[in-house]
Amino acid sequence: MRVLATQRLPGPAWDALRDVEIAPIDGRRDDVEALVAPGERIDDAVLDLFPSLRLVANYGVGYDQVDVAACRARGVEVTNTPGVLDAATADLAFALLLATRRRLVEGDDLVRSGNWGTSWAQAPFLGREVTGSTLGIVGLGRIGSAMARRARGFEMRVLYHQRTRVDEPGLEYRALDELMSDADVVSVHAPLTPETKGLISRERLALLRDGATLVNTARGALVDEDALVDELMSGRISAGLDVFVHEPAVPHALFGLANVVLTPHIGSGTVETRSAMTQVVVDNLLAAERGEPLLTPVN
Ligand code: 8YV
Repeated sequence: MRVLATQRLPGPAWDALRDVEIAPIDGRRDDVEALVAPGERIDDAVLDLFPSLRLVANYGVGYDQVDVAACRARGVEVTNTPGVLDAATADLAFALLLATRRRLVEGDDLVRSGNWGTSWAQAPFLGREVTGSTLGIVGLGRIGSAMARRARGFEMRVLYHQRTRVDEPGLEYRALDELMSDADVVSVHAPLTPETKGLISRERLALLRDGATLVNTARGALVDEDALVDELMSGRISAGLDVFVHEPAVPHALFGLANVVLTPHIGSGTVETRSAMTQVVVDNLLAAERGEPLLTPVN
């Protein structure tokens, strides 16, 4: 089965593919049956270029950039990489939580700039207590649940919001507006769909307590980014952000702000997790080649 990949994926699993070409998507290809194109929008315009396509193997659990309905209409299957990146993504979300609440980046800057001990540094340089504070999780799926487990180790009170309620000790359901106003830290873990786009709206951001923190390792468009920038510029809240609406572009206003920690969409970015994701992609490609059921089809 001829696979077109826009890049080689990391890890040894990749070597199991026999008929793979590394090239950009730049014109019609009648021979390509499977596509691996991290970060690329896959819509009708792209599908038109690949009349023999059978599979889009998405390198990631979120597949909002793939028009699944358009694929389905053409008989093209779509797979993703659920499960293998939950721990890494929750680790990063918790790292952003800690870094933002304890002002890690500001502290690092202070030490490196040689200003530790100057009059500015003697002014109060205080973060916010993490242990015992309240975390609000928006989207209690695999990654949100992994976040909740980490929070328990920090003796946090854990609130959650999602469509279906779970009956688990230590997890308190809240309507989203209540969660926004009751939490010290809100961490977003929902998939991006037409229903969840802009879920964390300007009105909901305004519900956050003074001094609260928003953590987003899911998708930028879940949050009204303009409203978030306004809140951050006011200094009322802080944020740890791994994802943005127009990646790799980041709102310039954020660069000058001390109350935001920024990372470049690295939730799944560990050697181990990216290798495991490659294994899932490759296993799906090999299953498709053999005519066997796909491991992780979406829907
Ligand atoms: C990226 C992610 O897909 O899994 C997801 O949904 O956002 C990430 O794992 C990954 O960076 C590959 O593009």
